[in-house]
Amino acid sequence: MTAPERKTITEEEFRSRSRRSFLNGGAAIAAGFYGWRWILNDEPVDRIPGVLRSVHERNGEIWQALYDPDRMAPTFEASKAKPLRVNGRHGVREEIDLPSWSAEVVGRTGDRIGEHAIEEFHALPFVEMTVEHKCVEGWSEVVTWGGTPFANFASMYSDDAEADYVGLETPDGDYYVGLERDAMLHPQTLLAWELNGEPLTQLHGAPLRLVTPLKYGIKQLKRIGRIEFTDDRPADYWGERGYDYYSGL
Ligand SMILES: Nc1nc2c(c(=O)[nH]1)N[C@H]1C(S)=C(S)[C@@H](COP(=O)(O)O)O[C@H]1N2
Ligand SMILES: [Mo]
Repeated sequence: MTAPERKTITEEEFRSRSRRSFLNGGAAIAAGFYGWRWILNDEPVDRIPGVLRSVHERNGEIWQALYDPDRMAPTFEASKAKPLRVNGRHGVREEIDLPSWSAEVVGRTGDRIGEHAIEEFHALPFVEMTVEHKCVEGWSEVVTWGGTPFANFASMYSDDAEADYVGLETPDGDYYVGLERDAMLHPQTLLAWELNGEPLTQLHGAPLRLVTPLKYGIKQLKRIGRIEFTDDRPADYWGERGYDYYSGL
């Protein structure tokens, strides 16, 4: 139980704060995140049981209809974190020169609207969360991720960030995912650069990867090279190969 001074914040107050936090910017999001951590420790949020992997897109529509923007993935004590295996090497097989890496940002019009070195991400508010990483292959592991909520980054692009989707790609374009705006702006959706307190290794997605514990691992793209705000549903590597596009938990 950390931050006992937050005990005065009711869940309802936090929720309205959470909805506003995107507009209010990074500090509010970080505060909201820790508020949630406290709430979760106090009263665990149920996981929907019996989630089965499915190759049917229809399943994704059902999950999307059930989506509650206030729902949080369960969090764990940091001491519960375990090493994570490397799984999925599309777009990360070859080592890259980390110091020369940058992420390109593409806006709603399809134009390049920004480019950011890793230091710019590191300058955003840092949070850690210990959550269960779940792979559609049927395994999971509790791990601690460190990084910044994507919403903090998106607040630099407030007009474009209203787009319906965000598409992410590796620098070589070999792996790509698309996520709905609500999922991207969820407080547990991080641009992460640490795993279990250490800088990410290249095979885990250095220098920057996506983490979003209310979706399966297939959506959690390692080694981000391009971030696109778009109203057209982005291409999705495993979506094109028969997996549920939404891939929610
Ligand atoms: N670039 C890239 N990101 C990826 C994948 C991949 O093949 N390439 N696989 C995904 C899958 S299926 C999982 S389970 C997680 C695994 O992350 P890890 O290797 O850090 O355990 O990465 C996801 N992100
Ligand atoms: Mo996976």
